[in-house]
Amino acid sequence: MTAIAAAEVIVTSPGRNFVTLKVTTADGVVGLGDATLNGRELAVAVYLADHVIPLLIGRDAMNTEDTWQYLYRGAYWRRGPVTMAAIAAVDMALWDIKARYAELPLYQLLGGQSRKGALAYGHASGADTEQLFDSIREHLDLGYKAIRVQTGIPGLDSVYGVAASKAGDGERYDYEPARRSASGRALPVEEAWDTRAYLRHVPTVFEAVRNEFGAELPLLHDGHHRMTPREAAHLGKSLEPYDLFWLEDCTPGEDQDALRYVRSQTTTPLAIGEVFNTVYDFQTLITERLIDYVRAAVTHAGGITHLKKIADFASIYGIKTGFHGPTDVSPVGQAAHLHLDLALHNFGIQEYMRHSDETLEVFRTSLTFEDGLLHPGEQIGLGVTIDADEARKHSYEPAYLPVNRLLDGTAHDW
Ligand code: KDG
Ligand code: MG
Repeated sequence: MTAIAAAEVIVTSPGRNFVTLKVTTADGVVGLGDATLNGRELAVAVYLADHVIPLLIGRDAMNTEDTWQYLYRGAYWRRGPVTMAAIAAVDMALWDIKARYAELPLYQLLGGQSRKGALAYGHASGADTEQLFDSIREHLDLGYKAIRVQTGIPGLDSVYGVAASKAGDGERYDYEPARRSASGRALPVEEAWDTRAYLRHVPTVFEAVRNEFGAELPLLHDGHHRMTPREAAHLGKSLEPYDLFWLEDCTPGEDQDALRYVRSQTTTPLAIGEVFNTVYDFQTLITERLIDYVRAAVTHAGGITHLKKIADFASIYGIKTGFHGPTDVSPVGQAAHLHLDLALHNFGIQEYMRHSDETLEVFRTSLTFEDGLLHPGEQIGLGVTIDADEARKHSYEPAYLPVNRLLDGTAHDW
């Protein structure tokens, strides 16, 4: 038996907040798991420290499946992002440990190498077409072979996915990290939203991008759960001439039935799932083939054990993966994605936003990005270590994701 001797939660904020679980066996082998839930980080940290770590001590670190079931079924209160992020962190750490004992990079335990590397897509954005074109060119120069396109909307000050635009309070920001309002109080920034303006503008932007960059480049777009089924169907139809790789999260995540209507109206490929927590959130979508890509994240969908089940279930229906990989997935979580991406037959694409240098000083990762492809590297385990001294230098800073309101003030999905 390979007993778990200790486990510790590390909260650090090298540019943005991350929660990491560090599990150590009696032999001193260390595994890491990502437990970051953007904007609600400490809920998972406390869940782990108070309710999970006491259960881990003395358990056999090799029993990834039984430990997963024990934490999932044993909680009685199943699912939800806090519980599933906590289970995910334990699961990743135990897979890391297993691969370290085997002295193999993790992908070797998940099926070996099915491809040279994982096709990655990067995030290009611009408040206007000129800025967007510059951003696309920058991404092409960095080697990206697939690009997500997010654009400013005339009449709106700040729009999801558009980097360094003006927030409602006038501060400049990169859109991805949760952030503080200008007053310094940890209150969410509020943004204004107009779906009709968005639906009118987005197809014109894709037309301009296709005219400038040609028909070949795979282009993606994220609707961030803001549309009704009719609005999403309309957008899907109006984007058909521009041959998208996918339209992501077009309708709210809770409503699997919504995609039935969208699917019946448009051939634009559909992807969803970054806010999903279990395979059950995908059940209708997969069995009725309402989507083309599962977008779950290893951090919020129960770790490697459960994400592999989602991917395998999807594979039976010809549905591919496109795991969620913004910078709120830490280098530990991103490494877990990459080991799966390399091994799974039904891999589709991997989202990739490079972490900041500050983050990469805390998390040392063997990940490489070359010629548009990501690779987790050949180090044993996940291939990531955490520098505890560096981590201690960056203390937690409360921050929230923005809140969205329609022009009349009604709260809307962000
Ligand atoms: O924390 C929220 C982000 O993970 C999310 O807004 C990013 O939608 C996202 C994406 O597709 O990367
Ligand atoms: Mg998204």
